[in-house]
Amino acid sequence: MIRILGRANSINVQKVMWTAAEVGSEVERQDVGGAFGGNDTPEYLAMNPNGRVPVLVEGDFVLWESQAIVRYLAEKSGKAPWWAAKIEDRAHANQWMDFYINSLHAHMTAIFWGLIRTTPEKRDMAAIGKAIAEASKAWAIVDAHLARSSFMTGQEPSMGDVPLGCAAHRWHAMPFDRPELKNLRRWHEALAERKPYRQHVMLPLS
Ligand SMILES: N[C@@H](CCC(=O)N[C@@H](CS)C(=O)NCC(=O)O)C(=O)O
Repeated sequence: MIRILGRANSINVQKVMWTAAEVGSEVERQDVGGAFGGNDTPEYLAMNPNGRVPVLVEGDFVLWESQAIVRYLAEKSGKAPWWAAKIEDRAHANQWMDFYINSLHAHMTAIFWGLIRTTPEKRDMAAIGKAIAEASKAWAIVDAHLARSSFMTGQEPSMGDVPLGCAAHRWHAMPFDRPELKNLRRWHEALAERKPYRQHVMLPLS
């Protein structure tokens, strides 16, 4: 049995839980981090010196970094389309996973912390506005790609949809004026038809 250590409202835990459900990996999740704590103990730090969630534990195999875990679960299952049969398709999935980390994650985190985890009187609206403008540029690139493709790497979802898909829920659920990106919205609605996405990603924001 695979154990995933991490709280359900963490976007990085959501990537892993959604992938596990899609590829049919049996996993048991344990609340760690945030209000639950437990990620600063010597035992936890021995597994993940970064003190972050999620961590995957499978016997004596330990893995941290959510996107490494997503790739591990997809490859271990060998299930297409999540782990694509063609190396070129997997390369494109990796490309979009990296794009999320390098071009969106910091801006999405600034918006999320600003609007969801900061009280209104303490919000830095200028910083939030700047992050929304930067994130909008990156989402416009995703939108343009989705004008030509149903999902990030083709006609079916793959691991390339996972990080962006988790962030897309937050993008559409947070209270601010978004630019209209119709392909992005259509793709998000298609993801929302999937039970694993609804179950693990479309959670109330907290
Ligand atoms: N690059 C890491 C980042 C992990 C990370 O920052 N996790 C956050 C939650 S989203 C965390 O552990 N925060 C501290 C906590 O939950 O106590 C990954 O992708 O796994």
